[in-house]
Amino acid sequence: RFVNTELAERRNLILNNPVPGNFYPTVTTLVSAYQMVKAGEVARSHRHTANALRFVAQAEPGMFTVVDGKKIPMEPSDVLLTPNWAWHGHANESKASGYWIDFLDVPLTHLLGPMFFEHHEEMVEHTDIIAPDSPARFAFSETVRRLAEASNITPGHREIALGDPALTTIALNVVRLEKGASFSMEPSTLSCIYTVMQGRAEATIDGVTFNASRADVIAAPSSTSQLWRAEEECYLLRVSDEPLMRFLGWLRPIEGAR
Ligand code: 1HN
Repeated sequence: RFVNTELAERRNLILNNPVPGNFYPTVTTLVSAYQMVKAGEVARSHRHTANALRFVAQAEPGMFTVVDGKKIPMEPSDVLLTPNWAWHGHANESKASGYWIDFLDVPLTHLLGPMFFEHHEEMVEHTDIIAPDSPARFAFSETVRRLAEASNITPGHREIALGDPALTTIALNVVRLEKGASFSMEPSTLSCIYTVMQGRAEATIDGVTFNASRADVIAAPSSTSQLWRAEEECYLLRVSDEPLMRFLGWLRPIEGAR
């Protein structure tokens, strides 16, 4: 409450992974952050080369993200994209604070160098166009519907991709687990970050178990083993650098990891 959006570009809590020597990333190529925009506030429009997406944790009607001049409603559990160089700002026209989780490939962009950034000349792009059906929005109701129609991969485990891929460097997968069901990912070169979209689950990353509920963030860096077990029916969002690793020909299992 002390730092408003006039003082800071974004009210962000960056999820810096506390491994020795790490200043910023959550996993090697990706960063995640919690963001809050208060009732009546705007987070000014800008664009950057880093690709971004958001998972909406809490929002009341009137919470919008403005992408390339269109107001996109932010409803709880929606996933919204802002690709490389797309204008984006956030406008909270509701009566409650809006909260979401940002995921960006900023660590990759920093490493490679082409980090460009511009402010929009308007504070937040003015528009009356409301675009709930924007290709930049994956409404949660639609994700739930698609999963209901998908078939099981293993008993109680279904999975779909949002986008093909969602962003040039980032793949989004939604996993639905029935109560008691589990799913695992073998150690590989992928960098992954998970959040719980709905329900409760237990995540075991390299043998360490965490309880995770809605809007918690679990980092699963490359070479870790990942096992999820649902304590109740749950939906998990996996954000990964799979398209990047595939393009480079570097997606491979890592044998002998824990
Ligand atoms: C950014 O532009 C946003 O636009 C959120 O909401 C988080 C973290 C690092 C760099 C840029 C946003 C960000 C960010």
